[in-house]
Amino acid sequence: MNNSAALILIKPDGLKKSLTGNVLARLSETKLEIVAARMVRVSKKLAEEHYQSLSDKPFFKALVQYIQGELHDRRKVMALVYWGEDAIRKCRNLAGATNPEEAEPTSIRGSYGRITTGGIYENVIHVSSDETEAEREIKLWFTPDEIIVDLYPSKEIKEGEKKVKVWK
Ligand code: 3AN
Repeated sequence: MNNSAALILIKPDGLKKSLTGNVLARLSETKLEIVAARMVRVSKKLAEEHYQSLSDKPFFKALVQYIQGELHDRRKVMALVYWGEDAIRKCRNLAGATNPEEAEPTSIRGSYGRITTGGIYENVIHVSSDETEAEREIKLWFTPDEIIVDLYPSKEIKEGEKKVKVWK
């Protein structure tokens, strides 16, 4: 069994179009387990870190604004971690190609995505591209305590009176 975890983000366009239920229903076809979920108000820092590998692209600034919800007046995304056999491959197959016009019509992006007249891909969801990226992204979006399985090594630190878990 090749178990893996994938970070899924339902992006601001997906939330604005009330697609949460549709997206979760499609993803449930994978029979994977949801091991973490939360609504996130995305800071500029988180957005830039999430997309750090695209920082030299001409659309980077627009991408950061998009994931922060500035283009849709919805300043939130829904972040989830799916876990199980071949999670990344299964979720990426359902998501479809990055470019919504090239995505298979029945995929999530093919069904609900669009390219704006300004050239931004509004492709409804993000799915981690591989296991290395998934680990990097999941550690950015979640603390160890927010995930119900032990995905990656963590350690306990003291924060005032409390003990909290952080990534090792
Ligand atoms: P994916 O999300 O399919 O893994 P990435 O990581 O290459 O694709 O791209 C991240 C995001 O950047 C995409 N989801 C899309 O919103 C945006 N993007 C990628 N390529 C382009 C492009 N050529 N023009 C505009 N936006 C793009």
